[in-house]
Amino acid sequence: MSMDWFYDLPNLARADPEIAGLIKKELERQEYGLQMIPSENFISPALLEALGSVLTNKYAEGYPRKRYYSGFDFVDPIETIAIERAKKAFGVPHANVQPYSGSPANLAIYLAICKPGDKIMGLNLSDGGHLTHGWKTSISGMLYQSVPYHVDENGYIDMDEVKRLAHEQKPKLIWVGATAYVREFDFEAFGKIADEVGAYLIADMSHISGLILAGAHRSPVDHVHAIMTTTHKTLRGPRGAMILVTRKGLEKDPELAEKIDKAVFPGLQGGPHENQIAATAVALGEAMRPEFREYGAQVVKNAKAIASALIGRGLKLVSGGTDNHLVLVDLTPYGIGKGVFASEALEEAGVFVNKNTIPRDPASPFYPSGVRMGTPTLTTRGMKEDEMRLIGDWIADVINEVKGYELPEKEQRAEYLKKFRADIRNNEKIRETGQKVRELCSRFPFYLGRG
Ligand code: DSN
Repeated sequence: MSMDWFYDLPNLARADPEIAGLIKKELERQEYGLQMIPSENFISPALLEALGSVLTNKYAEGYPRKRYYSGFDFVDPIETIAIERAKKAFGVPHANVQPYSGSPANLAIYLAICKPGDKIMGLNLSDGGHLTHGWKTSISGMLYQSVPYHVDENGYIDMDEVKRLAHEQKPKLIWVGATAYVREFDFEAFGKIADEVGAYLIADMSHISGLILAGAHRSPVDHVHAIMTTTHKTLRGPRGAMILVTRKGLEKDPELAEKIDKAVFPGLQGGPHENQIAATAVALGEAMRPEFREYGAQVVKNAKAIASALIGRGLKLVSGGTDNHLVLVDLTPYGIGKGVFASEALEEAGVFVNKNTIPRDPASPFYPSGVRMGTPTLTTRGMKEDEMRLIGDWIADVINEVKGYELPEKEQRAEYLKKFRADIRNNEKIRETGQKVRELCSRFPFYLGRG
């Protein structure tokens, strides 16, 4: 199947060449670079068609068969299919597929379960937790009393601390989930602790929901009351989110599903994005196929291969490795706050990662001491362990070029970073690595050049 229309954008190029030109450039950046931000993925052409469809024109406040507008002969069945596929895929009795994305979905969960001022527990941000799990600059940390838990010195969630804090603080809600955590979650242990203190246990499995569907990570379904997942990470769907209520959740509160639905609409959102919901349905269909199990297993194998390659080159990883789709490089052996140098130098070579805090980071979240990288997109392109070993080596080469840069005091930072950026543009090793990256990407085409 020719994919040329992706590139040519014939109608858009005529109507608005400026935007069309920038989209083409972005497509080339994605295609000819290594996209290793672990919360990203490449969606299939089928999903792109659903997402770019006329469904975006439809206003659809309410839920299937309970709408506030007319014209639902086709949109209601689409949303119903998405709901039924979500229920079947994850084995839950209730699914809401309308959340615009992860942060509003988490807010809807708070709205359904908590009152302002209630205590909540989540993994601390620099230990790998998410902003919406109670961080002070997020509304979750402003409206609720946040009691963060942490990882131990080996990078595993400190379950003794979770238990102690839960018993001391008696939170209303406990989050289990993360954005930068490389180990499997012990959902069973969390479930026991939540039950002991009468808390709601909510899994935020945004990063790992694709791995769970693929059988590459254990499922939280039997141990938590509800689950939030974004749809665009390892699940390989459109940008969006879902909230799932489990049987355990309905046993704790038979009205939980209704409360969640009311919190999403009308509590928090207006009209759902039906084009996004159709693409979610297609993504769930793809994720229930046998090939997706192979995909999930390969994502993890690839992350382990990258981890071994980096360790082999002397880099330090948080927790010393990975059990899932991502690795977190701890750059403190070279000094503090070096994530910015590594991520910008890698970008110059066409390798896209993100600077990230590490547990007990001595630097600020703006200039953290780590970089986070993952394998979902590379695996979608068909890359395997051999390619990961090469990529791990190239990443180590680039980090080696910039590990000596030192972050100066605030006043001198802008000038220093300007000079640093000029240096990496002129660095021969980084330029060579960039050529190798482009050549590798050309051998694993996804949207372009499949003809
Ligand atoms: N910021 C996302 C991530 O990159 O993991 C989560 O919201």
